[in-house]
Amino acid sequence: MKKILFITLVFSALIACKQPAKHPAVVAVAIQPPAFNADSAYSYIQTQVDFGPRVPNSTAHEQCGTFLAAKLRSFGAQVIEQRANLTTFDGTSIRAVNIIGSYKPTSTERVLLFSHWDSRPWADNDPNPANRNKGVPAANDGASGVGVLLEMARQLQQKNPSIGVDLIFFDAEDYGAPENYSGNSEDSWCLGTQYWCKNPHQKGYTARFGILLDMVGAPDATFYKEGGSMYFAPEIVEKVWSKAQSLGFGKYFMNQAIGTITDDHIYVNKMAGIPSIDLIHYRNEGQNSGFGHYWHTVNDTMDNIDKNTLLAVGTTLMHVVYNE
Ligand code: AHN
Ligand code: ZN
Repeated sequence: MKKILFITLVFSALIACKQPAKHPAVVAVAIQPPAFNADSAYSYIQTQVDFGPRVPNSTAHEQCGTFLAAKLRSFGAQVIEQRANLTTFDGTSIRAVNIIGSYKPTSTERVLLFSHWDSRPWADNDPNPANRNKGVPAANDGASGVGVLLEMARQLQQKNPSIGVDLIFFDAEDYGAPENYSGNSEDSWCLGTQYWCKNPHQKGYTARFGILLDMVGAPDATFYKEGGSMYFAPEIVEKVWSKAQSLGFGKYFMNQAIGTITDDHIYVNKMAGIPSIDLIHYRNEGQNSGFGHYWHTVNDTMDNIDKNTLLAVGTTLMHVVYNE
């Protein structure tokens, strides 16, 4: 008798399951993305740094640009090298290259992830005046974001997300006028991004949102809710921060706002109209910029890159992208 009752119960349960639910189950199950490998990201940063400072017009810059485009192609992206002759605040003419890698290029629903790949031409924050005319090794300030994005590219090739993805390595971000410059320094930073905003690689290009990775490799990095990101794209800040916190990376993603930072995302917001946020390491250390004591010095080297931070950033962004 008990057995019959049990079988009946199981049957009614099965039938019940077949009925259209009155309240359809809309419990969103998060999609598990491929695992981000921080060792790979680290090695891609090392490779960039090994070229030497990637200062526009230098051999290291040319060689690194060739490497980045080839690497993206090897990971199955459709690649465009957007070349432009740009003029810097001090009148220097530079050969800039924005490197664009696209996945699912025909999808109309897209996300944009970007970093700058150039090195600042002068270590103008260096405590030693003799170093201030040298190029910056730019391990954190440049190579870190690109390294994370290259590892994401490697994973994007393994498993397609449902949305199209564009990775852009912008050039000439860091050619901005020094603090003490007496001439016109307006819009002197982010030259590659400004060029792309005026000349997108595809006519009418747009994306759901954009995420800028800038200085994402420091040990115990802290990412704050930056003012421009909160002004233009608060819902994207929320999306990324809540994902990071649910993955256990809360110690990197602070629930606190800071002021606006002039960076590539500002132009992508204002000129391209794509709601974009800046993931940028910041720490109030009183005496210095807040971007690390080695920022714009010859000490921005691999010593300031930590795989745990790369893992936190890369894993979070993988989860964000694969759940779009
Ligand atoms: C300013 O220094 C005004 N903004 C920081 C933009 C930057 C430079 N990011 C990396 N290097
Ligand atoms: Zn910089």
